[in-house]
Amino acid sequence: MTGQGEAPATAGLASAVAGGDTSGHQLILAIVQDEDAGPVIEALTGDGFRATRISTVGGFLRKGNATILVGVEKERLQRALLIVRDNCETRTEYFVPTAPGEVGEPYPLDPIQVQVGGATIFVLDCERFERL
Ligand code: 2BA
Repeated sequence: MTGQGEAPATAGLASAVAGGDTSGHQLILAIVQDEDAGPVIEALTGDGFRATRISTVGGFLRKGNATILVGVEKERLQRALLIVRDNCETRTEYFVPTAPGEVGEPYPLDPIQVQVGGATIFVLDCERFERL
């Protein structure tokens, strides 16, 4: 049996969930270099976007980078991507691979030059978006 006090809470949750259906949204997942993350976030928020920065680490260089999540309406997707692009630079980094040494200690090989960025971007269709 449902108590009198429960009905409004349940109804409220149901309406919030129903109201959260925004199939017109997409999620940008942009992996950027640490140096570019601040300017990207500032430019996005300055243009009315909401964004989240997560500290991440690249699998190859094992160097800190940033993953920026931006939930956007489809009509604003291109604008957000342009902002990310405009605020990310390509940089040259050096990676020093190692080889196993005869007595166990690994020794460094010649550095490898790699071009990092501007940004690695994934755009995902957003099944549901809610702000409760
Ligand atoms: P990292 O994995 O640290 O890679 C840094 C840079 O090293 C890459 O730059 C690329 O130029 C080079 N690199 C990566 N893997 C390599 C490999 N197996 N052999 C030779 N060179 C390699 P970006 O391509 O601009 O990537 C920057 C960062 O974006 C990556 O940092 C990683 O955190 C992320 N990322 C790139 N592609 C990704 C993917 N398909 N899925 C998930 N994350 C990705």
